[in-house]
Amino acid sequence: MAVHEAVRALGRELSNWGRWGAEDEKGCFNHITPDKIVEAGKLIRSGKIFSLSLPLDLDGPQDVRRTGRMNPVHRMIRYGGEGAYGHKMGEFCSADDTALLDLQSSTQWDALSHLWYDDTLYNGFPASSITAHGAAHCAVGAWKAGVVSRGVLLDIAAHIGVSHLEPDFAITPEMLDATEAAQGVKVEAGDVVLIRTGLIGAWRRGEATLDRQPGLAFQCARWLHERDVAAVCADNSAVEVLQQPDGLPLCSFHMVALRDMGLMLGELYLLDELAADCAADGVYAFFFTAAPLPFPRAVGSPVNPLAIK
Ligand code: UVW
Repeated sequence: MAVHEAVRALGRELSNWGRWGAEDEKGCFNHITPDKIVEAGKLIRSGKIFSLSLPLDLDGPQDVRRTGRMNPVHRMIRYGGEGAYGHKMGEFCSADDTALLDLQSSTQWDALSHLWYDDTLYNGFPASSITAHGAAHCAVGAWKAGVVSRGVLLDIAAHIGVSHLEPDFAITPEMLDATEAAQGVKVEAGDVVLIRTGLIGAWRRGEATLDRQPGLAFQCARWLHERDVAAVCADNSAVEVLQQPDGLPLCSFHMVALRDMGLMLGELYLLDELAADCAADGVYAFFFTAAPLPFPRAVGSPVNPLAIK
């Protein structure tokens, strides 16, 4: 299928293919150096911890008819009730559980193998390397040490003065600049940038649907590239606005970010509690960690990201 010329052109301009070697599968996480992690650690001052994950339960954001994904199913397989088995083990009793978990159903990382075009993944790996066994290249566990860096929240909704951005609201690079300036923070190389639209919070309160969503405009890929950010995450389903303006195709930003830049995306983050704290103390940079589950060949992973101040 022909790829939109604007996507192809921006992809060529922002390409990181070969930048960290022909075999690289880490992409923009290469911007996180050991020194960067040491500096990020120094941001822990009060010991306050914010979990940025949705609960993994049936009330999650998936509508299987719309997205093809199921909300997480949690089941007890050993417990203390009538008819349970195995709960009494010698002198003690115990409980076990299991889950049916679509890896893309809740707060998650999109690995670099999650989306591509022209039959080619990030750094030129063939799309045919993704088989029924999983992704041989650019899987979510392709880097072994997890994700640890400085996190920076850009609260676009608060900056604009709304509880949540309207459906189809496209966040422009100029808005990222303006929010940075208003918050008194500067995104630096190796940062993980968290974009707050307010959407997921509004959806949980019954004030918004997920059919049409606000998010980053396509052109924000250049802003993120110029800052050498390590990853970008947001409180919506796709980081980007679902319906890009100017006739751009679905997932235009995904195509350039994942396939050309090697920039991983964190989706369905819960940012409201962190945002309230940042507004209260005026501190929008913090220690951030979001290690994926170690499925060796998965194209994404649920994650419980933590912001620590
Ligand atoms: C797709 O699966 C195409 O997008 P997302 O990463 O938003 O789930």
